[in-house]
Amino acid sequence: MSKTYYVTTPIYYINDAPHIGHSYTTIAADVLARFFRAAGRDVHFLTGTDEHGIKIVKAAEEKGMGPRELADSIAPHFQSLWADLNILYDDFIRTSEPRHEQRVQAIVKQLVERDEIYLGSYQGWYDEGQEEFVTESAARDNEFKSAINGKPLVRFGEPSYFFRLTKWVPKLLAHIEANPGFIAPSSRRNEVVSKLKLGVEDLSISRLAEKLGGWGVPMPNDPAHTVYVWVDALSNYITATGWPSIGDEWDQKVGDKKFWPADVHLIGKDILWFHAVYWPCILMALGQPLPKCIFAHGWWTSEGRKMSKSLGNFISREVIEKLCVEYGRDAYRYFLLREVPFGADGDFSFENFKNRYNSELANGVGNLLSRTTNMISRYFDGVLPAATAGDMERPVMAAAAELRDLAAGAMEKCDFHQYLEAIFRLVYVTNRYIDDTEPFKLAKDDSQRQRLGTILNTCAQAVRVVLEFLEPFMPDLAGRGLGYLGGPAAVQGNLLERTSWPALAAGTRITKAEPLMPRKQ
Ligand code: ME8
Repeated sequence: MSKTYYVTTPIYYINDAPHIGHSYTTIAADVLARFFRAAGRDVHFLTGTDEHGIKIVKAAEEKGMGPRELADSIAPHFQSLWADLNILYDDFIRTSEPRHEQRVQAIVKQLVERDEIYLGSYQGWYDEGQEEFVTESAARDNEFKSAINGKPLVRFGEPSYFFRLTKWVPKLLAHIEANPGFIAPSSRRNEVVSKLKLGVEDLSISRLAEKLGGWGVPMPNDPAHTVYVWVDALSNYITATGWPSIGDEWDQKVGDKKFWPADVHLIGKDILWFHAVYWPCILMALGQPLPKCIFAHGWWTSEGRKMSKSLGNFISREVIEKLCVEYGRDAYRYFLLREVPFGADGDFSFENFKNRYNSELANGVGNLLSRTTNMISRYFDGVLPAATAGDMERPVMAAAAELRDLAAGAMEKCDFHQYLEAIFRLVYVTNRYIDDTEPFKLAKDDSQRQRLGTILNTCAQAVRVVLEFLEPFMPDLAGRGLGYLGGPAAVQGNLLERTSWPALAAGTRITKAEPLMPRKQ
């Protein structure tokens, strides 16, 4: 049986429509899922929506709707944007689904039985936008406003159930120490460790049900209380795998525990604490294995400033759709993961978008494919000539080998940058090889026929490797491009087998490519 690979995105709040931030994490997850599928792993890719909590109750009230009505109206926007961006998830979980709610209750019941939960009273500050408890000192440091959206914090005091978080912190610290890849990038790991060492308190994990109008998951031991939205939400990563088993159809659907623990939880940096501290401690208290990696990516600004609807620089769903119409959805997918190293903050600018499109896609990959297929159809009637490789071909073959050697390791580390750099090194080296060897001149001399064949064969092999490795990022264009180079089925096997040199057999049918990515003015 092949090795599994389980990747998740955060589940998104349904108080508002999706934007660039949501698309960023989801595209990254899709790229990982497509890569590992192509590499032959048994992949499970989970995304979904976070539908409970005070934030949703209030958003629904403001819109004059009930929370379920709001959830039912917004969740399809996420699903349709994912379809538009060619996201191939395996499961979309909504936290208001019975399969999830019932398993959250089963999880909390186990925690109660294991004496991990006790009744106390919460007095303090709450950030409703983030659904986050804020300590007195952090609240004071930020003038009692949310550090994320600047809105006033809310004071509340009520009886609440607490999870014995403090008990698990030493074990968590030991786990982080023993597993350097557990929290990535490493700068983020250091932040979490420093904050943990300052000390934490037990975690309030319930709110009074009456304050939420009954929306949410009732505490199984005391239905006057509702499970805190973050405990509910974090649990989705394991409830979606069919754990705990509760005797419904989902127990079998994804194969009990086959995919748990997750290989990577992809998240934004603002929600790292929940994922790197609360979630692993809850899992330890349940006796479950921990996810292998929690990767926190950076945030996007737009045209140099924080994104805001009032500033007019918000990259909304409508803006994303416009970019996809003008440049193609593959270009949007590519740009987000190419522009900044995953983990760092990035700035979105229309000018950079166009420049990258023109220089790397139109003039780089697109041009290489047209030159290669054009010459093969002109000089060899569209039949791939044989090659007798020599010293001149070595840099091209070396760049292809380097890409193939580092690809899986780069994807394991979510290092899209390193992976794409290696692709563009191969594109660059091959375009330069054409300039240096000047096949269009050799074509005029019949005695150079064999040499010309070698050069064009080498170019075709290189561009085939480029397209195979670009497929997870640019599935439409790679598919069309491979179509000109004998079609996807011209080479058999998994991704690594398909890219071992030389992939294409002499005699393969090559067709002159239409411009895949025309230059934009
Ligand atoms: O936090 N750039 O949901 P959410 C990059 N429901 N990423 C951004 C961004 C930006 N400008 N703005 C937001 C939640 N994000 C919870 C998650 S998971 C168990 C529960 C990212 O809809 C942000 O970092 O508020 C987060 O990862 C994601 O959008 C979802 O945010």
